[in-house]
Amino acid sequence: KPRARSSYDIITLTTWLLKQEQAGVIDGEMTIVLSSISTACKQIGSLVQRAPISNLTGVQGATNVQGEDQKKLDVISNEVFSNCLRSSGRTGVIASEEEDVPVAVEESYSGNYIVVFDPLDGSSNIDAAVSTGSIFGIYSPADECLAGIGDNPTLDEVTQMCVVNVCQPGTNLLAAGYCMYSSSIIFVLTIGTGVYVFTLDPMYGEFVLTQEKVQIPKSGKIYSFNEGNYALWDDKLKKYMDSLKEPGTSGKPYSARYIGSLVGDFHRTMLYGGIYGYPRDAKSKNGKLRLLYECAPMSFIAEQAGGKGSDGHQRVLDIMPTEVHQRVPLYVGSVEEVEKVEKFLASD
Ligand code: P6P
Repeated sequence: KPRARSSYDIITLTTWLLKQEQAGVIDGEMTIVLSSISTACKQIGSLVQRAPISNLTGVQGATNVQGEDQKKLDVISNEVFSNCLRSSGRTGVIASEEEDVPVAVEESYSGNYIVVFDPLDGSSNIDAAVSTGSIFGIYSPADECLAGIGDNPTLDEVTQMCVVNVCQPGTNLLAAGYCMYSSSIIFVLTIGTGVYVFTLDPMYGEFVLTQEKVQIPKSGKIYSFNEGNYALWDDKLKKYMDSLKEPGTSGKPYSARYIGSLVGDFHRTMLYGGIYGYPRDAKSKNGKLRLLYECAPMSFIAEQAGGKGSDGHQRVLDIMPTEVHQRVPLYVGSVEEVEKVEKFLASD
């Protein structure tokens, strides 16, 4: 709910984090990590908003581990995010959509958090100035992260084991959030006590608290899927999709909204209700979105806002990762809407 306040009773992200630290909800190390992430997002927001002016649209000319053409801003955003996290001195390992393997951070002074992120999700939209976003998850530093590692492991094996053993979304995901670069620059965060929304005030470059304890409506007649994949979906999903187009008792079918940026489609779903989905299909057996730094953070946020995040059959946060860039199908949003698609997928 929008926060009623006098015009000068402003709570910035910085003061909000300090309050959570004073209340013992997070420790000082986490405060520093989240603050460094917000700094990265401000820098990326500025780069994105001026992309056409500073010749930062278009492709870098390389592909990432996902086999996707990297945009110039994919690479730059990854550097901005990594540098901010390194200089925070509180992260032990970082894993990025844009990096082949997780990277152990030598400069870590303490805290040793594992931070996973997609530095610029939806970057194919940059050249058309459509919303994009950065998504992040912070997993607890855990000693058992090397459980099962062989003799004389390579650094890559160590960091891969670290991420896979520690990043158990349902238990070790301590904080998750995203920054959406749109008509406003919106920083959304949960540390496990509900979902908080901060809007960047460009007048003085601070994220200002504008919504607290967001609640996703229990249902919503907006669905957000790429129906261009319809022919590739299995029959049960087709039946679900067809059912949304029937007027039903309300006399009105669902509305389709899809901008091709997970952050933008999710943020609208969280505030207005409805469902965002990226199903598996005949070509992509596990769907397209990555568990650790897209599906798990978004599912954690959805649950904290009273919604649901599922792979169609189980809670995303219950999925045990096996590798850093693994993909899972994602259905996320209003409880009733996610449960509706789960019923169709479970039907015989
Ligand atoms: P498609 C962007 O590449 C992304 O990862 C998400 O942000 C977005 O929701 C989805 O993929 C769009 O994929 O196949 O519909 O273009």
